This record gives sequence, C-alpha cells and structure tokens, in this order.
Amino acid sequence: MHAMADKFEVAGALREIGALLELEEENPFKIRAYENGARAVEAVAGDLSALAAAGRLTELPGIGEALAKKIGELLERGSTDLLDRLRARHPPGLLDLLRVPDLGPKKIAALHAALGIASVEELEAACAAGRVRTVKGFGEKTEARLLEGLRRLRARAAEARVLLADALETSDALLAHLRASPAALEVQLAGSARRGRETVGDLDLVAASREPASLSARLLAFPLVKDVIARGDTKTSVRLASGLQVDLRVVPPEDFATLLHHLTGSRAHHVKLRGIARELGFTLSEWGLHRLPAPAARPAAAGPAIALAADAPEPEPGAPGPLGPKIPIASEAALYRALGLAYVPPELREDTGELEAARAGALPEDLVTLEDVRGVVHCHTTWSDGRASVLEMARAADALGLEYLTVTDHSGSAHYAGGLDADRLRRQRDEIASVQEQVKVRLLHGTEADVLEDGALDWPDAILEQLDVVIASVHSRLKMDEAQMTARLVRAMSWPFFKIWGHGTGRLLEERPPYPVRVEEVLDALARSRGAVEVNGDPRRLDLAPRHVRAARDRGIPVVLSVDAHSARALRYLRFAVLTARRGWVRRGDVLNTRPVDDFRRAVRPFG
Ligand code: DGT
Ligand code: CA
Ligand code: CA
Ligand code: ZN
Repeated sequence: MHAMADKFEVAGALREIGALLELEEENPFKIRAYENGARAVEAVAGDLSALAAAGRLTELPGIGEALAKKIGELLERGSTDLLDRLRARHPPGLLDLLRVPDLGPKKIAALHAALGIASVEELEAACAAGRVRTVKGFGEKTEARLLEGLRRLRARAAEARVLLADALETSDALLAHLRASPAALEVQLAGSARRGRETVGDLDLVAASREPASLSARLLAFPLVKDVIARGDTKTSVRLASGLQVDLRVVPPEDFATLLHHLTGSRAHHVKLRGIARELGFTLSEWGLHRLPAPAARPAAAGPAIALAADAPEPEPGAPGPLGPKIPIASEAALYRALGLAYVPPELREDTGELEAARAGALPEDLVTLEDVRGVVHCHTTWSDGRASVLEMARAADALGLEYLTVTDHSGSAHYAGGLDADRLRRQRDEIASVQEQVKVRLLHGTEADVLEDGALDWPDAILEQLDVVIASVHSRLKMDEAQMTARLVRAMSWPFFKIWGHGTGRLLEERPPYPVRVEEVLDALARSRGAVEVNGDPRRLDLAPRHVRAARDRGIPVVLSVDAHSARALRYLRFAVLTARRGWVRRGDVLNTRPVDDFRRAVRPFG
C-alpha cells in the first residue's frame, strides 16, 4: 500500500497537473485553479488528511468539490486518474522545458515532434549542434535566443533569488505568525527584503524575547515550513515549501536594535559604518556598540594591541573578545545618533553616499511613503489587456481609499495587447464618464502610447491633447543596439506635450535583461522637455533601477509612482513602487501623484 502523502506532496502533484495542463494549452483559469489549490493545501496549519476525512477540504480558499475529491485521492494513493493520464501522455522532461524563457507549449510540441527533444539537456545539445534552426518555424535567431534563455535559466537556478513581492508576502505572514506568540516582545524583518531590494536571497528575521526556545519552536510550527536547516536556541533556519530560506535570530530586548541593524545590512553600508565607529573610539558588530578600551587604561604590555585596535578583526561569533563597555542602544535611530549621524532609512543603506549625507545632515528627511500617495497611475482594463473592467478597477481603488486612478490602456500599434484605435478610445471615454457617476475615486483618461521604432508616438497630437495622461513606453523592437534605442527614446521624450517615460529599460527580473540604452541621455531629454519618469511597481519589472531613479531626481525630473495594473489586485503594487522610489532617494515633493487630483492633472496634462 502507498504511504499517505503529506501536504507538500499533494501540493507538488497539484502543481504538476497544472503544468501538464499548460503543456496541453488548457484554459488558463483551470491551470490557475490547480496552482491556487496547491498554495491553499500548503498553507493548511493542521493535518490535511484529518481535514479531508472530516469532509472539510472545501472550506479552504479556492477549493471546490472537484478539487477536494482529487486531493482526497492524492492523499490516499499519491496520484489521481487525471495525473496518471497526463503523465502517460508527456515525458517528464517536457515540464522543465516550460521554464525556458521564450519557449511555450506550441514550440515545445514542435521540437518534440521534429527532434524528439524531451528535456532541457536535449534542447541545449540540439541548439549547440545547430539542429533547432532546421525545424520549421525556428530560425537561427530563435536558436540563438533559446541558447541565451537556457543560459539565463542556469544562472537563475544557481542564484535562486525570489521576487520582492513574493518575499514580502511570505514575510508578512511569518511576522504575523511569530508576533502572535506571547514569547515575542518584538519581531522585525531584516536583510535585503527590508531594504526593498528587487530580488531577495533569503529572509532574515530578528526577534526580541526572554524565551528564545519558545520562539524558535513557533517558527517551526509555521505551516509552510518544509525542512529544518539548523536549529539552535538563538538561531533557527528553515526552508519553506517555496524553496525560500528563512533565518530567525532571537536575542534579549536590550540587544534587539543593534542586531536588527546588523542583519538589515547591507554589508557595504556596515563596513563604512564600522570605520566611522572606530574613528570615534567604538567598535560596532552584531554584538552591539562597544567602547574601545582607552589606550591609557591598557596595561603597558599590551602595546601592540593598540596598533591592532585600529583595524581590529570582527569578534568571533559567541566571543565578543576584549571589548570595552557596551553602550545601551534602544533603537536604530539611537545607534546612528551615538555615531553622530542622522537616521538612515533601510532602503538607503547601500553605501551610495548615504553615510556622507547623514554626517553632513544632508539626508532627505521626507522620503516618499505609501501614505503620501493619493492616486494610482498606469492602469489597464479589459479595453486592452487588463483583466478587470473600468468599473472593477474603480471600485478597487475606492476600497483602497485612493483619490484618483488613471486609465491608460494600450494604443493602436500594440496589437499583441489589444491596443485601442481612435474610435474605441472615444467609446472608452464615454464608459469612463458613466462609471464616474457610480464611484468616488476620480477617473482620469489617458493612454500608454507605444514609442514607435523612429521615436514617434502612435497617436496624433489631436488625440493626445484630449487626454489627461500620456505614458510613452517602448514595448516592441527591443533588439536595437544602444545608440539606436537611445536616439529613439530621446526623440520620443523630446515631443512637446507632457509625457511620462514608462517602463524605463523594459527589464523582466530574472528573465529579460534591460534593453541597451544610455539612460542618462534619455533623462537629459526628458528634463529639457519637462517630462516625468515612471517608477513602475510591477514586481516582475521594477524596471527603472534605483540608481536611475536617483539620476532622474538629481535632474529635477518629477516622478510618478505607477502600478502598471492589469488586474484590480495589482493596485497593491504601489508598495513596490514606493520602495523603489525610496531606494532612489525620492522625496514626497518629487512625486506627482502625491498631489491632489487637480494639481496632478495640471502637471501631467499634454500641452499644459
Ligand atoms: P540576500 O539575502 O542575498 O538578498 O541579501 P542580504 O543583504 O539579506 O544578505 P544576507 O541574508 O546574507 O545577510 C543579511 C545581513 O546580515 C546582511 O545584509 C548584512 C549582515 N551580514 C551577514 N553576513 C555578514 C558578514 O559576514 N559580515 C557583515 N558585516 N555583515 C553580515
Ligand atoms: Ca537575506
Ligand atoms: Ca540570511
Ligand atoms: Zn502598461
């Protein structure tokens, strides 16, 4: 008899069904249902089989009768009839091929039929041998692109970084779980996720407690924990079902602030901060801030130790070494204060001038926050490639308490995305007017215009001037060289009507590198023509890197924080746009959509 499957095996089988259905080009909603089912099963806190036995699986989010039946079967025998049939139809390696960038089910089927390719390794060999280009529908270019995709797939597997949005969703749940423990005095996120990095290697959590063992046990009870990597009283590491590693450190409350600060990083920020501490006669480490023993107080025999003190090595873990007295530090702000510095927010701790500015009192004190933002910019609807209607988007914005929302669907040349022609644009305006009567949020009408190959926008001026907002983005012909792409964008950004540069660099994190472009030159053109720059909050993109955001800010170019929403849920991407803007040192006053609707409208209106 087959041993009962555990919830992670059940989830794995559900995901496999979803992927195999994708290979068969099944309805995307059906595929999503299996993926959502897998997530719901993993998140079960108690015993999944007990839930199944009690007939209560349908109480889980997104699980109906049919899926519940399949889960019951999976629990019992590790498979289902559907999975057996799907597995019989497709060699196991085909599933891995779905992960190769630029390779969809159709192409996989064609390669399988023509060359018998059934695994990533076989695809790699066939590309290298130049056999893929011989298949109908594949050329030399496609072959080269696939090879590049394979290379990126390998790099990604080696790095295995997680998108910020996924990391924060997990850490929000973990923090809530740990904070519910009576042993938790304080729990905080640290590491790259707290700094708002676009991808995250692992999650670092810090807790203050007098009963560390009890908090570690609480972490192990988090439903998504799959493996325990290391378990100690003050340090516990686990791997979650998603593959993400979580490190939890627990210390007494008096050490919390300095450890939180240490584990927040970045490393480069710390190296420089330790240097500043030493100049002032302190040593800073994960053990806290200590005064260096005063040279006069040292015994004469310790002469050489004085020389050592200037570049003293980090104390060994667990062995703070010959340190002076510990300075009590109650908060991160107090730590910076003790070192004669202004508080440096986590998003700025990358050693890109923040400590020099903190010393000079020149750090921006009013970095933009989520609460500052009044309106959402860059929203797609069912008029082009969005999944929600204008009304649904507007209701979602109302629910979030937003003051305004700009509808900016794609323009005509974006065929792939159902772009609008002039007639549909007019009809959309009528719909927006009628939706406006049913909602509180102010609706603005705009466009996400495609920047054509020659740098023209694909709407005539007569149409652009009727709109509230014009975002101009490059979506196609991404394979130009750097000089061509720069010239194209400089021309686009130099048109006289006010515009917003959308999708700066067009990268897809972990998937597609930025297109080659000299960003500074485009920003110069934008500054001359009094345009604005978009900080795109789509967590798969965040395509204008913080250093470029900062370069825009330094040129006085205003910023719009956008969501690039294709669904109502995506309005929440604002959080990631805000984090990225903060990493680019953007202040509240730099952001157009922190302004009341009429000010915003005046600022972005074509032709002023
Ligand atoms: P990640 O996880 O790769 O996205 O990046 P981080 O920054 O979260 O790095 P991680 O998880 O290795 O370490 C968390 C923080 O702990 C890091 O930002 C700084 C601190 N840290 C870790 N190891 C060291 C170390 O060897 N020396 C110093 N100074 N700090 C360290
Ligand atoms: Ca980390
Ligand atoms: Ca870590
Ligand atoms: Zn868009």
